[in-house]
Amino acid sequence: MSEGKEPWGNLVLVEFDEGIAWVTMSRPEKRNAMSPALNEEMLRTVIALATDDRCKVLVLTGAGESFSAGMDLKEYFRETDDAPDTVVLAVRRTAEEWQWRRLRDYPKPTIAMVNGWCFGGAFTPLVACDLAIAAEEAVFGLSEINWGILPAGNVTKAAIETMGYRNALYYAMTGETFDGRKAAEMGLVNEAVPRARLRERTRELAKVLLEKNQTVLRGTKLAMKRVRYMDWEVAADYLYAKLGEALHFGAGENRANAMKAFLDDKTFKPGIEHFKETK
Ligand code: ACO
Ligand code: V55
Repeated sequence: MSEGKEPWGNLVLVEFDEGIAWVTMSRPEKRNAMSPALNEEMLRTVIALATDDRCKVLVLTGAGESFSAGMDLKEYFRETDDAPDTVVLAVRRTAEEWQWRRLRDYPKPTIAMVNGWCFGGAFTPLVACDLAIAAEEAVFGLSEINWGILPAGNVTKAAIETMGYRNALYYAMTGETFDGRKAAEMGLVNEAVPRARLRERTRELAKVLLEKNQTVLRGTKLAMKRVRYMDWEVAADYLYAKLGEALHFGAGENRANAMKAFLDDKTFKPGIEHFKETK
């Protein structure tokens, strides 16, 4: 954000609207295929919005008729074929950094609004978002098999976590497409609505989220993602620890009071057992 300029505006558009940040991948003439340049801009955008108060809920969508046609087959793959290994690794790192590493653990609620084509690499940010609403008319495909590659960039991970075992294998192995209704039926998205109602329904859902206690909402979503991979004993301990943490973060007063006891009232010294309340 040098010279006060926003990091988006070229290949990524951001519109703020009553706490909702509508983030649009915008290369409509290329069906929002994710090029290295788009990935760099998305990464900068996601980083900036994490601490931007105008963004309380992030909605990820695509310009025009497409959510995203996946990785740019020309700019992301072919044009890096002969690049040094270190360059290829850096290009991949930029992609994964926004598509799942930062987005999965995003400090604000996120909704993917799948307005149209959603292929290959687009499954990764789709699944990294907390919630997803699709147009019934949207068309999805794990098309990698058709291009002689396998679904990497954590597309396979995203698919197996959301589509069910048989469905993930079926669609990855055949490369067949499916629509928004089928995506909802499988659990890849929360629901599908007619395209004409997509934005309205997404806004309605964002508004529900906006009315929650944001600290507890953040704790709740991150806990779901962590607990998924824990056993029951570890999960129980973790959840009580996070419950306590949320109270600490949320009720700023708790923290202020704790400091007050030491700094102002001098009624509490951690580690000195005999130091008792004096008033
Ligand atoms: N990479 C690079 N360019 C793309 C991509 C892509 N993934 N998808 C579309 N484009 C480009 C096309 O090459 C074309 O460019 P041009 O106008 O310079 O020739 C432009 O976007 C428009 O594409 P069309 O095919 O003409 O658009 P149409 O609306 O008819 O079809 C569709 C859209 C269905 C999305 C089609 O473009 C398509 O099948 N794209 C590939 C989708 C795919 O399989 N992506 C997964 C890649 S694998 C991965 O992500 C790891
Ligand atoms: C793929 C997707 C990627 C990637 C490399 O599905 C390959 C193919 C989502 O990012 O970085």
